[in-house]
Amino acid sequence: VIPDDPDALLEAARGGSRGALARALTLIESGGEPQRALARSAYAAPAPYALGVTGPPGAGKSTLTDRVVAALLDGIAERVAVLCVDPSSPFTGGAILGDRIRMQDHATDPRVYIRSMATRGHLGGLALAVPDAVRVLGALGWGWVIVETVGVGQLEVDVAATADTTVVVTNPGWGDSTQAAKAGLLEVADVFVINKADRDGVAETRRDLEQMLDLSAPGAWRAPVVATVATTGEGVDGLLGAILDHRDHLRATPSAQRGLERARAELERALGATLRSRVAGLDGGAAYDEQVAALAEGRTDPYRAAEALLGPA
Ligand SMILES: Nc1nc2c(ncn2[C@@H]2O[C@H](COP(=O)(O)OP(=O)(O)O)[C@@H](O)[C@H]2O)c(=O)[nH]1
Ligand SMILES: [Mg+2]
Repeated sequence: VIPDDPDALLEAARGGSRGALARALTLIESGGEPQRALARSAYAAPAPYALGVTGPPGAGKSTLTDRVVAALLDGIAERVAVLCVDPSSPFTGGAILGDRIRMQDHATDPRVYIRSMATRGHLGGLALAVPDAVRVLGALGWGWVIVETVGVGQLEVDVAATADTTVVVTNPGWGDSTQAAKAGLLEVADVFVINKADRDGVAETRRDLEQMLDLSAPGAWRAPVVATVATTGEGVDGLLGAILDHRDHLRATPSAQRGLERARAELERALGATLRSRVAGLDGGAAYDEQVAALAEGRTDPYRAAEALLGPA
């Protein structure tokens, strides 16, 4: 039997119950008081090492993640969890045969936990659920958590902000994508991967990436560019090396600025969620619905509506 009480749930998950772990993450996705209770416990424990993997659909993120999981388990991590926020991820079941067979290897491995994340429709959505899920996994002893997301939307930027290291996966021919898409990925990348390096155009893509890196604001860390063939595993050692170098860089340059930025993002998420839940609870939700209707009918403006719900700013 899987308990409902957050503490009992975490206890059961800590004891190795996959059912309890799955239920805890479902509660995190669902929002509300159970989510907050779980998150409160989770944030009391140390954070895991969070590795973001992002890039366009089909770039090979899942195939590569699978390789990185195996490489991490080979002497670096005792356990690795993977959260897939990519709706097209093979991990969610839409797999081509090869991916499914490989994932089955991991599926029976007690050192690996793979889970796709959904919003369950609550306000705040994945931008809230993913960072909390990462912390829940960390509190349960998953020392490494990989988060796979697609593209360059706000979610990716939010997830990248909570990741310790963000890997951006591109392919040969990346130079053809729009400047805006490239700039968005450039902004979040700690490591660049040119995956599908078995195809033509690797040198051009590398040149293009290096040029963009030359032009971007100089920082203490310049994202290395690594070429991989995820399907064969070629270059994965180099990718792991780049990830660990970035981890070492973070450790060697503890930054108050980085700590403050992360803390501010965490507080903003919690503030948003707390305000939303407070407002949703007023009058059993009727007050909120009334303000939405008033706004739609032009009887109020958004600022007056917010103050009607929360009091003056
Ligand atoms: N030729 C080639 N195909 C690859 C490589 N990596 C992945 N693929 C294939 O590209 C497709 C998409 O891979 P997937 O990992 O699902 O991409 P994702 O959408 O980014 O997660 C699959 O058919 C993979 O087998 C690679 O390095 N070379
Ligand atoms: Mg995928």
